[in-house]
Amino acid sequence: AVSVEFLKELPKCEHHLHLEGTLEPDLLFPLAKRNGIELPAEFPQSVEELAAKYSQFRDLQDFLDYYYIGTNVLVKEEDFFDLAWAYFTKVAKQGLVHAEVFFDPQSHTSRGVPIAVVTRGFSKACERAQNELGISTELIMCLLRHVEPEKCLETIQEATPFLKDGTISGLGLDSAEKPFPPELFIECYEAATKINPDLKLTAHAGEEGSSAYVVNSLDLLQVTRIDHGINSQHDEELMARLSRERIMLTMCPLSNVKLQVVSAVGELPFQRFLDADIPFSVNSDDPAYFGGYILENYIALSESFPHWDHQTWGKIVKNSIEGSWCDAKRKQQLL
Ligand code: ES4
Ligand code: ZN
Repeated sequence: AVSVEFLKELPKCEHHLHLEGTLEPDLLFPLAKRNGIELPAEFPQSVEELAAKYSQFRDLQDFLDYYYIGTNVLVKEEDFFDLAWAYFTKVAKQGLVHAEVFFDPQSHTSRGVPIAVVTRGFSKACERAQNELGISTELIMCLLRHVEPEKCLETIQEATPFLKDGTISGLGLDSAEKPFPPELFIECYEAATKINPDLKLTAHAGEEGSSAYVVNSLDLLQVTRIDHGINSQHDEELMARLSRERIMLTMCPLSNVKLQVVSAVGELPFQRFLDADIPFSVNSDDPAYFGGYILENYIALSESFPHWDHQTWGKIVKNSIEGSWCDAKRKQQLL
């Protein structure tokens, strides 16, 4: 296998990172205290207990139940800033050069935190990451698929100023996948695109949902990228299309193991995707919950696919730069 030093030096891009998923237990409890937030009685009450819970989730929903409770401790603009800034400083040391990060405005607006507070806190951290760490960033707002589409349309309206001025440059779709297929959100994607025709589009699909969720996200939501997309492996025609149309899958190996999508990283279809020339990137999803940031995900992958040489890793990194949403000039710098 290649060395950890080699993996660290690679110019890595992250395309699948939920900022709320970077909330470490040792920040969660102090924030709860600072903001006077009472956690539910059944929620772990110490850093140790919470860290123990994070060692395994039954499935996506089991994780989401904890994730949404944790999110409640974020209230003020500085909370959002502190959270994102802690993430950027951590991954700058791991060789991250470009970050396209998700956030869930509805997890906060539903508790009375204005979308402007959330967006400003996160975008100030993005700006500082660019200026002080040389990490280029894109901010992507995700709609929660368990929220009714009409409510999601309201969220898009509330986000209008940030969609217009480019503070938010992408739209995604996350939360519980299977009960909420992509076709429910056609109008939402259309409405957001009307506000800014340059808006970049993605959606979680094919993590627990079938390959049809991937196909429908492409055809009905017009996304240019797929988050996870693992179940694309069961549809040969889709596989050919992903390669032909250069649709990148943003894969998250440690997440898939922690949520028991697979029992080991080696079971994921990375080799099949490589052989089929399907572009993918390697990402951390919710690193505070899943036991690793971007470098740990690269390392886990390298341990599971030890025969990948420098050339194979070079191709993975090149695909992940080319699939990024930064401009051509920045891509040229990264290559
Ligand atoms: C998520 Cl792993 C995953 N899947 C769907 N929605 C999410 N939100 C945060 N992490
Ligand atoms: Zn995700």
